[in-house]
Amino acid sequence: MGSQLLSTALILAVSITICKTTEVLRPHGVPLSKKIFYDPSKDFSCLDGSGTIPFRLVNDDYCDCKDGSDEPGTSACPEGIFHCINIGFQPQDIPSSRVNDGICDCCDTSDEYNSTAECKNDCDKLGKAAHEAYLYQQRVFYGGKNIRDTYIRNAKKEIEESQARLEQLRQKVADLEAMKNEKEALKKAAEVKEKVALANYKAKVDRNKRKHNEQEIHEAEREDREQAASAFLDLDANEDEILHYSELQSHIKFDQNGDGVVSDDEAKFFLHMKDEMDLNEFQTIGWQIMKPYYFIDKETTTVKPSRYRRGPRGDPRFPTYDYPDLPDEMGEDQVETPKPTEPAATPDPSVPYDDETKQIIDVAKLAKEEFAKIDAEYQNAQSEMKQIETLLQTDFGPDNEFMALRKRCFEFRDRQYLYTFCPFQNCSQKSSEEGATNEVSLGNWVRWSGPDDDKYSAMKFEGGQSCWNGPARSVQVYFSCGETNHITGASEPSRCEYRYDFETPAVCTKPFESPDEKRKDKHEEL
Ligand code: MAN
Repeated sequence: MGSQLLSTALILAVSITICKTTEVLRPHGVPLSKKIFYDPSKDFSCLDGSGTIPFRLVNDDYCDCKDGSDEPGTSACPEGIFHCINIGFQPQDIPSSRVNDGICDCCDTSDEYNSTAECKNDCDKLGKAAHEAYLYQQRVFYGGKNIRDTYIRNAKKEIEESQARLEQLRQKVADLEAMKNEKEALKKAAEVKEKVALANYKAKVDRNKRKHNEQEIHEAEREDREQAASAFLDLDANEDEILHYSELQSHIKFDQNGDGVVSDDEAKFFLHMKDEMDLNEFQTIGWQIMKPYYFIDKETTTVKPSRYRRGPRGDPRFPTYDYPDLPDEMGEDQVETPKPTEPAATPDPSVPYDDETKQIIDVAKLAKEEFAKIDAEYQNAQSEMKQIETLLQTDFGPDNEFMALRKRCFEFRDRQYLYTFCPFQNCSQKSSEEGATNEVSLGNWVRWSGPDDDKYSAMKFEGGQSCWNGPARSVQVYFSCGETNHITGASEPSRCEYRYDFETPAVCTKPFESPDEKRKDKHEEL
């Protein structure tokens, strides 16, 4: 016990000596913030309240408190924390198990105060490097901040202009709407008129067509009768205007059984088994039977009738072919059968219309064109209005500083993928291989997603392509201050949940803390 006391006194002495290099004396390994708990004039109470010991037992290399707070400067307690002051650089907490373990952990060498390790104090060197890094960060910050200020000014201007344009558009849309309604009414009226005119025209065309068909049938019948009369003349050899069966017998084409002779029966067959027929009866019933035989070209003896032979002029039984023109309701150029119009009242450009219909169609066409023109203007103005409204409703950050990123997209390529980030729009991923086209959506812009006290430090994209057996892909984009806009990293921390890190001037709001300020925050010595 005596020797233990002696060594405790020694260690305490050593500790106090070492801490003399700092401005505030305290036991070894104790941070300034906890100095108050280590008062050499009082007993020491373990910081977790697990016991109270005489102060001389602090840092005696024997663990008394459960939390190791009595041994901050030795490795006696497994839970102990050793605090290096690291003057010239940053203070650091290390597990006290590393104290005097032969390895230099603290840049001020304080963790190896009783070991053979040859530690060199390089806190000044590290401090200098940290300071230079800090100066660089400051340059980045102020450069970024200037750009951010520009973003804010531009956004302000754009918002003002958009608001003014929106006002204009509202007025324009109202005017256009009134004009559109007016033109629509005119169009509807003209269409009704057109529909009626086209229906009338169609009825007229149909009527004409029917008439034309009837005429054709009538003409065919007349032609047939004339053929019959012509044949009658041809066959009536004695010209007594009665066709006797004997007159047929001299025409070999009536030889039906091919024996070279036109027998009585064969001849009578064409006269309904009668001996003779007058012209009228022949035209009505005889000719129909004879016609297929009559034109057979077996005649050598008798002259085959040219198309038709004329009867005596003026005899009504032998009419001429000078047919009168077809009656026509639509004028000369309408003789060709017009195509009937469709029941839907749309004019058929291939149909020639009469003047009145044409005029009605033209009026309707003009009314439709005028309406379409105003309607297109109205739609355009409305869609521009919608775009501006969306712009003005979007949360572009507290000073609209993110508006500058709204129409831009950024890419980041790693070994496997090419990642895309279009702020306020979407994110995607595709294979990094040359020529790869298959783009996978990683999500669409949903909201700002930073912590409550720093909402604009992150952005969330959701609803991307579904993962096989997993969630829809999503991305969280983390912003940090930088002089340019670029993705600094893209990763997939958990399957189909991606993380982008993005530097942008838009978040250069707070200067980086200097190493000195960092120490002040921790209530540490400089
Ligand atoms: C693709 C990529 C990956 C993702 C898998 C999930 O390969 O989108 O990022 O992890 O699909 O199956």
